[in-house]
Amino acid sequence: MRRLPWSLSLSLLCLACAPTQRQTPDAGTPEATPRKLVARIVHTYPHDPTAFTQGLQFHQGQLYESTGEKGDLRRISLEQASPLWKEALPDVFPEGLASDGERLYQLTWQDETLFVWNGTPPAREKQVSYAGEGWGLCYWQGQLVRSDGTSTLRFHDPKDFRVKSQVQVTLQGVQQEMLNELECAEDGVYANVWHSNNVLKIDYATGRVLAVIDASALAQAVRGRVHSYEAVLNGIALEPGTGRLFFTGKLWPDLFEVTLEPAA
Ligand code: DDQ
Ligand code: CA
Repeated sequence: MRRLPWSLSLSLLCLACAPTQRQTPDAGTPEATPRKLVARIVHTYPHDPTAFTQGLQFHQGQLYESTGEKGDLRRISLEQASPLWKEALPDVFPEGLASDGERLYQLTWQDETLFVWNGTPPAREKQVSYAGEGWGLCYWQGQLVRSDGTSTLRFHDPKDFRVKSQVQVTLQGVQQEMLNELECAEDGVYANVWHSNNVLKIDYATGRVLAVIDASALAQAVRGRVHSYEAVLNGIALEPGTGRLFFTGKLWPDLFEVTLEPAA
């Protein structure tokens, strides 16, 4: 039997172990210009101004939040700022939060630990370790999508959190860094850009930015009522069924229902 050249056999090996890179950013046809949208406030709801929001997620008809610093997992409501239920995670810095309809998955910033919650109220079922930072998380078509502060989105298997593929996020060929909280929609993933008032909508397959959403009206609405440099826009949740879209920020006293409209 003829032996394969070393380089070929190595790359065949790697097909089995390394995540697939699903995009060559500078290849193919020129990118379409992303849409410019504006987030307009429809309703304003109370939000705990001590919550360092890292993830916002509907789960089994309820709204959950992951808070960072000395963080927790909490169930919140649109009626009151204080959580209806919470459980602290004392030794880690919690980050993004996702639901597959059955379980909640909660990232940590630099603790390289994913917490998996199950039941009502959620109880910690297991922990899975992973390499690198955890920023945002959402669930789409059987995969957990993770941001880590770079321009890369990784697609994990929920069973063991193994990385199956990854994509670079680009806006007209330029990599978009600092992707933070995520929300998976049918036609793209929303991503907060850390320390900016922009939310990007990103194509799952190519990583291309489909729309740039200006959410500065929300930061304007909380101006004078937030007192930390880290009190930035973060937290996106789409309500299954109704399609209502909610945005908030870290240490913000408000949680907003918004609509997205074409920029003037
Ligand atoms: N990250 O969410 C962007 C991943 C990390 C944010 C860390 C912000 C600094 C922590 C210190 C808190 C001071 C209020
Ligand atoms: Ca979210």
